[in-house]
Amino acid sequence: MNRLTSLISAALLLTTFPVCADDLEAGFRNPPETTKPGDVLVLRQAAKPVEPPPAETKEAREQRIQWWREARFGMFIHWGLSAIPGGIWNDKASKDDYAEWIMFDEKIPAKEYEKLAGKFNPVKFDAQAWAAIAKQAGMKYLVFTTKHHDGFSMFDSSLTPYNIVTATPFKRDVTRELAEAFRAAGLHFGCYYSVDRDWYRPQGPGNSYKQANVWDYPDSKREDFDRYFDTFAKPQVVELLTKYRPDLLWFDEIDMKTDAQVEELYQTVRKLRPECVINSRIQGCRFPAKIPPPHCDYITSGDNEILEKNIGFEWENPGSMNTSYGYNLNDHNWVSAAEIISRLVEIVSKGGNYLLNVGPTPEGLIPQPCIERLATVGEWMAVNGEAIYGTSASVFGHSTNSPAGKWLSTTKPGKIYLHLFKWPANGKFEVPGLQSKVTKAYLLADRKELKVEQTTEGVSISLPAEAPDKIASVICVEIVDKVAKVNNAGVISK
Ligand code: H79
Repeated sequence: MNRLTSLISAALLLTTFPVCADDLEAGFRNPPETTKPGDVLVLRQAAKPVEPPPAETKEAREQRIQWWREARFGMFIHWGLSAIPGGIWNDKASKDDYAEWIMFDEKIPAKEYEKLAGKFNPVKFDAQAWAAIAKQAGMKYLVFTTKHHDGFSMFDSSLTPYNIVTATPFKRDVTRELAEAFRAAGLHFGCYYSVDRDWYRPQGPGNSYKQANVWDYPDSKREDFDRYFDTFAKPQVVELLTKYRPDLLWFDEIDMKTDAQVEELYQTVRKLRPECVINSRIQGCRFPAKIPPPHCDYITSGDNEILEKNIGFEWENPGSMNTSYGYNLNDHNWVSAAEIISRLVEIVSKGGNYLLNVGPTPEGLIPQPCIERLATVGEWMAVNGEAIYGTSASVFGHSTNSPAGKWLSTTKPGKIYLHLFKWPANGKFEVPGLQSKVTKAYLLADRKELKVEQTTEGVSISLPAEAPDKIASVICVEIVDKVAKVNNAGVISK
């Protein structure tokens, strides 16, 4: 028994807390010299039941989520071992577009899949370069996959050697590098963590469950999930909270956790890092029956799902730039920069945030099609960001169309922003039903005052012949009221 094993055994005796979720990790566990003895303390701490923190006031919540609400646009990064196959296994393209699902789709045995760790060497990885791309695009926060469903830890975890520092030739803690680089660039840092799926470790109610690893673990029981939750997933969340101090924890889920487990996880986050924002998939992938939901700060809509309308509560859409989230060699289904801008404006006009994904290559590069699109989005944001950051949902209901063509709106106290995706041929834009007195109107592109005619029917704004932006030109209308008075809110529909 080496020194570390004795320390672990001592911790076990003290806490009756197993160290690793599964014997399969033994290969990686021995010899775990890179694990420092102090790390065992993390396990012991995690084993103690968490005392619930005092209930939070409404004001405290508002303050906590303020940065997130103002941010409106974030970068999602899906990166892990699945980037190496990039959607291709045994020279065959996987039938699924989600390249990060290859282990599940191709029923790859854990012993086979784990060999990818030995090949993960992204020598071109540069956290500062990624942060610069996000910042230049106008993004204000990052959510990084610290553990996706394949079970590999992209951070320096003392709970398993199956992590980027211990199991790969790269040996660098990319989560730490990203946290530091994005924060240095002025962005917030968030961690994606998949509690409810882990194909590397036995989990879930066995083969009755469709999205569990039943090829390796056909007899896995509900108790296995409970054990994995207690001994691995929750302690790993504790590690993330204490080591990287994320501003946001982004859970992804399929209803594996019991209500008690959700509560425990929630209280753990609140206790260890009260300011951390939590998304709704801590509890369920479906739209919550009750708003506000009890265990989160905002609603995550379905992957690439834009909600029908403003729900009067914070929400966010996780969107992909092609179909896959993880790097996929065969997925060339890129959406255009114009479509990204359109989605961003539509989401923000309905009171939401857009968390737009990139899936970097196994060498550590953000794919060129993403870089190009984000650069275009960044140019648009540099001119029109004022109509995105810190804005609220449209005062015109969920209008997107009028005789003049597609337009959307966002608002701030005393200001209405009109995003015109089609430039009116008659040189006039009619703002329907606006009753608040307009003091001036101008395009964000040049800020030159535009002629405004106001009647009881609404407001007519005279525009120059040419649209300043070929994707969407934004007019700012300044009004005397803090909150615009509109007599047809919600009337104009899609
Ligand atoms: O991380 C990304 C996805 O991998 C993850 N959420 C985003 C942010 C995700 N986990 N579960 N799901 C999405 C939904 C599951 C979809 C499925 Fe399928 C439909 C699983 C099986 C059928 C798509 C098609 C994935 C595999 C085949």
